[in-house]
Amino acid sequence: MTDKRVLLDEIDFYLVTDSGLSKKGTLSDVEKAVAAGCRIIQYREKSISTKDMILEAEQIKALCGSESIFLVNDRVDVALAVDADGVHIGQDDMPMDAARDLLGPDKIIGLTVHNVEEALEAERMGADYVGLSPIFNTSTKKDAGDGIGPESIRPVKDAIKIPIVAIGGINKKNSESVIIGGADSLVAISAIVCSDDVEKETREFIDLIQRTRSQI
Ligand code: TZP
Ligand code: MG
Repeated sequence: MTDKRVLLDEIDFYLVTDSGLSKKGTLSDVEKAVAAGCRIIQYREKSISTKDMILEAEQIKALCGSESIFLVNDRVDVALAVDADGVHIGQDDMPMDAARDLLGPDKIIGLTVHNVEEALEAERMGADYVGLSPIFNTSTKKDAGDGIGPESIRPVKDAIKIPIVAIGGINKKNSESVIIGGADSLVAISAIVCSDDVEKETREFIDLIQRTRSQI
C-alpha cells in the first residue's frame, strides 16, 4: 500500500458512514462522496456481524481505491483483515500503543480527543491526527456529550502539530466558524448521509470549505 498519510495534510472534508441514518446505504454514500472528491472515508458500523463488516469493508476499500484514505472505526481487527489504510479509535477503545503494535508504523491512526491534554497525549503516543469532538451538540452519537464550541479548536491547534479533524454537529451553515476556529478538516455524518443527493451535498460542502479557506 502506498503511504497515504501524506494526504492527511491536504484534506478538507472527511465523511464518516452511518448505515442507520443513511438514505441510500453506506456503499452508495461512499461511492457518491468519493466521486464528489471526498478524500477520506471512515467506515463506522456498529450494527452488523463482524463477517458482514469485513465483506462491506472490502467493498468500501475498493471504492476508495488509491485516491481516498479508508479508515475503520474502532475495529483494529477489521482494518487488519481488509488491509485498510488505518483506524479511528476513541479514548475507550484499544489503547494507541496496542493499536500501533498491531497495525505497524505505516497505517494511519486517528484518535478522538476532547481537550488540549488529550490532544497532547495523542500526539505523544504517535497518533497521525486527532478528531476533536463534539464541536456542536449532535444526536448522531448519543454519548458524545455537550458541544465544546468552535472556539475550543484554537488552543488545541496551538498545542499540537498533527492535523485536527473537527466532528460533531457540523453542517454547511456552521462550517465557517469551524474553519475560522482552526480545524484542518471537517467531518460530517448526518449533514451528508441524510441527504437525498450525497454527491451534490458533498461537492457543495467541499466547495464551501475551500471558498471559506481562500477568504480567511
Ligand atoms: N463522534 C463524535 S460526534 C459524532 C461522532 C461519531 C457524530 C457526528 O455526527 P454528525 O451527524 O455529523 O453530528
Ligand atoms: Mg470508538
